[in-house]
This record gives sequence, C-alpha cells and structure tokens, in this order.
Amino acid sequence: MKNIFLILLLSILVSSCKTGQKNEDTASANSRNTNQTTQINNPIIKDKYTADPAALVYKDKVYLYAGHDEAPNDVNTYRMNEWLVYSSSDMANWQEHPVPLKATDFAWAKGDAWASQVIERNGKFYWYVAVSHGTIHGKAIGIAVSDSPTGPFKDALGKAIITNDMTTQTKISWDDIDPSVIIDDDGQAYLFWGNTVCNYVKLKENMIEMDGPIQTIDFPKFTEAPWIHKHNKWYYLSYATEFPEKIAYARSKSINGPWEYKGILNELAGNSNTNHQAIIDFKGKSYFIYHTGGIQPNGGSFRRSVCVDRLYYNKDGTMKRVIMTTEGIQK
Ligand code: FUB
Repeated sequence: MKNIFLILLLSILVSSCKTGQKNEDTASANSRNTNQTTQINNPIIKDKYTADPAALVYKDKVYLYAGHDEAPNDVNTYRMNEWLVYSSSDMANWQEHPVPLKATDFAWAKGDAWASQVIERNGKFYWYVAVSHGTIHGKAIGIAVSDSPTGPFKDALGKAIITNDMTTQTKISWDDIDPSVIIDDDGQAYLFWGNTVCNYVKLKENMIEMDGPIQTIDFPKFTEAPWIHKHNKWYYLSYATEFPEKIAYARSKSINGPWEYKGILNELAGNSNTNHQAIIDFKGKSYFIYHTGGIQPNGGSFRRSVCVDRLYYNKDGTMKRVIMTTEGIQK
C-alpha cells in the first residue's frame, strides 16, 4: 500500500514537471514570436535625413516638424533649406506631407532652415523658425502662419521677430536660434530661444509681437535647444548641454522661475554632436523625440535622423532618464 502511494506521488510530480516544461516552452516560443514581429522603428524616417524635431499635438494627431539635413555625404557642414512635416495617430506610423515651408519663403532671410516649433492659437498655426538674416548679421527668428498644421505656411510678419542685435550677452552670431513656444494656462504666450544664453520674452495675443523686454535665464552649462513644456503642475525647460550635447532639464512651479536644475535627461545621441529634443503627452503617454546620426553608412552630425522613445515621470514629477532604443514606439 505504502509502495502504491509512493508510485502515485512520483507520477504526479513527473507529470507536473512536464506541464511546467511545456508552459515554459510555450512562453519562450511566444516571446520569440513577439521578437519576430518587433519593428525597428528608430529612426522614424529612413528615406531622408531629418533633424531638430518639434511636435504639436492637435486633435487626435501628432504633427512632427523637422529640419531637412541635405548635406551630401562628403560635406560636413549644415545644408538645410527647408522644413518637413509628418503626422501620426499612433507615434509608430508616420505620414509625410508636402514640404510646407522653406527658409527662402521669408523674403528677408538668406537661408538655413534651422530648428523650429509650431503652436496653435485660435485655429491658426504659428511656426517659429531660426534662419540666417539677409541684412542683419547672424541668425534670426521668423514666424510663419497657416490655417492648417500641414500648411501651406507664409511669413506672418514680413520681418524677423528676433535679430542678433537685440541680444547682446554673447557676441556669437548664432545665438538667436532654437525657438520654443508655450501658451500658459492664463493665455499668456512665451517664446524661449538661444545658444549659450537662454532668452525668453512674452508674446502678444497675436503671437507675432513681443509683449515686454527680453529676459535671460541662467541654466548650468546651457548650450542650445530649449524646449518648454508643462506636465501636471510643473513647467519643464529641457535643453542641450555641453558639446557634444546631452539633454539636461530644470523645472519650476512658475514659468517665470525660479528654475531648479534636475540633471541629465538624455545621454549623447548616437553619432551626432547635437541632441535636440521635443517632449509631448499624447493619448495618455509621454514621448521624447530627438535626433541621432544613426542611419549608416552616411549618417552623422550633418545627416541626422529623428527618433522617438517613451518618456516616464517619477511620482515626484521629476523625469526619468530617457532610454534610447532601436525599436522605438511599437504600434
Ligand atoms: O540644426 C542646426 C542646429 O543644430 C540647431 O539649431 C541646433 O539645435 C542643433 O541641433
């Protein structure tokens, strides 16, 4: 009797081990299948070089605005003549639209379609761009406007809103670049920009005139690429730091500061000296959009490519360091 009981117990144990093995086999087969269907989504645009991403959430879509890196493979300076626009409903699939704006659409500019950002107000889309000024030495910020997020856009002001002679803290000629805009909860709009020095100014409700003096903010090791955004009750100012660039950030309870430096948000972006970010919330998730020089064999600092990865906040509102991935956002 005792022997029969022991045999029964052994056979139950053997059979449950086999079941366990089978479950593990199924799980690992499933995970292999999942890996097989994982898409390589970064960079998100592979047939053109794209840089300096800015993103706008409007209705149920995200619109991505990027500079077009057009430097031939043997040229190692920026060649950027136009901006590109893409849209997506899921952050994984992107649709290209016709070229909506060129640097030469600003009659007063002589070229260089550098970093930009689009914002919507009262059904109009305002596109703040950095270009080279035709008659005033240095870079300048212009504004284009459209009734649609995909354009066509036209010069909204007929002249630059910011020129190099308006900012005198640094003598470099390319300090008036990388515009970033926000409309605060009380309706007040602000324009941030800069290289070496971070500037900001209030904008009038028409979005094309300044509404007060230009002010500066002293961020540690500020290089360029300020991006202003609000998430829950905090304002965040992320920016490119040092060179080659990482992205750092500071946060504040008020758009006028004081700003509390919170450290590095994104490490050096593969194979690119610059590292230019946009941060958005879309359909309940947060995203970090940036560029790398990742397309091989010719990608690099002057042939960059836009990538997207998830961004996560800690419970205290600080941002977790970004993990850049090859897979990017899966549908
Ligand atoms: O694309 C030209 C410049 O490179 C941008 O203005 C900077 O932010 C850097 O990405």
